[in-house]
Amino acid sequence: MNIEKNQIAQHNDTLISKHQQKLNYLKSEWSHIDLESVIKKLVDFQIAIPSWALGTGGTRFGRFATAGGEPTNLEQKIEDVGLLHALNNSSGAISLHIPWDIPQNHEQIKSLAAGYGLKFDAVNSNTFQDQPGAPVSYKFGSLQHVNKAVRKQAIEHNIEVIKQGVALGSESLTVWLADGSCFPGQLNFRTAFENTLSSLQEIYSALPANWKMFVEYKAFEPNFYSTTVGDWGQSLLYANKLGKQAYTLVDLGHHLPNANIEQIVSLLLMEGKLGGFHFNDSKYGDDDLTTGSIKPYQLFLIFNELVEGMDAKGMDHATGLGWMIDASHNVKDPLEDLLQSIEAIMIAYAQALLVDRKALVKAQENNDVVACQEILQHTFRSDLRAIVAEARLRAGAALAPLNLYRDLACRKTLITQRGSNTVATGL
Ligand code: AOS
Ligand code: ZN
Ligand code: ZN
Ligand code: ZN
Repeated sequence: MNIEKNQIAQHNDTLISKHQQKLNYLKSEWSHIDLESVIKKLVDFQIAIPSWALGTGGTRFGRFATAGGEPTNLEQKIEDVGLLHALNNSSGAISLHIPWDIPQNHEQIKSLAAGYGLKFDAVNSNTFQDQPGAPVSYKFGSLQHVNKAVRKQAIEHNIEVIKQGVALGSESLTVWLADGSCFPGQLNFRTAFENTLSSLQEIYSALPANWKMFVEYKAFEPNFYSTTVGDWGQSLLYANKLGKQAYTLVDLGHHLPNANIEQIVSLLLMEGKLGGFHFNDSKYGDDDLTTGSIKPYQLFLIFNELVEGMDAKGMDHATGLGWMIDASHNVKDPLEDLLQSIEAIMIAYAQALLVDRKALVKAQENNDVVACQEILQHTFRSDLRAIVAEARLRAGAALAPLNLYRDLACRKTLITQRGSNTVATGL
């Protein structure tokens, strides 16, 4: 389903006067800030949508395909991301997962995506499931495996994923490994690390010169005793040993409870080793809930470090890091959920852009702890939604994307087009 320009224009017309009121208020409230440059940054900021988040997710207890009309092939996934991008102009990329997505005709897929203004972000490999007909099993790991034949199969798969990505114009590979162990004694940690490193080295040497490799870490699950890329320290070890093109990827849900993710982000960025994000939110572990639904203050604090650190290094916010969502759950229309996640990310980014950096530095130098907190919470507690909406308006997108999605009954149209009993591929 496509959204026409005039549908967006009509929708914006009904909301414009209220919007102008709110925006004017913000302009007077923040008159000491160059809001134009903030809006420009918001227009440029794009967040990649993972192909696996477009269908209703599941748990190991079952899957309720409540939404219907879910995409069943890559073309339809691209169409769905195109729909999101038309609504908010902030989701101009898709992140594929091989082999859940198998591009057949790359040129056709590329031009389909380009038609929606979409790029291909990081490609994701999968060595956490056995594929039908695979000669060897990943039951006891992939790149870490004690058996060389298993490592070889996993390496070759990753190289194949790079090739697929090259054909689509992707420029990064995300490697997330389920490798680890469930019981003490099951693994020799050092051997597992060394096997993983040498496997990653082989994959790394197949990277084109303009590519990045993202090494994603995760504290636990599916392995519950040890994970071979278990935290940012281990990921950073691999990334440093691999070389300039390797970076750490931070998935917000992959930490032990109460981890100070903003500090991790700040130091990785300082080291030039922060590659990008998988945004989501969680209460307990890798819940993969809607970004900003549980801990919006943490999300803001992360963006606060990002803006400060990227500016210190003179990095371009939009292109300096890989911005991706990684979400999967059971109870929402996945497209509505993604609109909510993107809105939360844009708000946190806007809040971080408005932090009074000079005043903060001064307060830090004076150890004025109260002022430090006031400065951060002043922007966090300000309602900046009209600034984010203004960025959308200027880019030809909708003032209120979720409302327009509902007003146009997009899900109903998708069900009419694709049927109600669709099951998207993926987790
Ligand atoms: C798994 O927990 C990770 O978050 C990965 O990013 C994974 O590849 C992704 O969820 C797709 O399965
Ligand atoms: Zn992830
Ligand atoms: Zn996650
Ligand atoms: Zn995860």
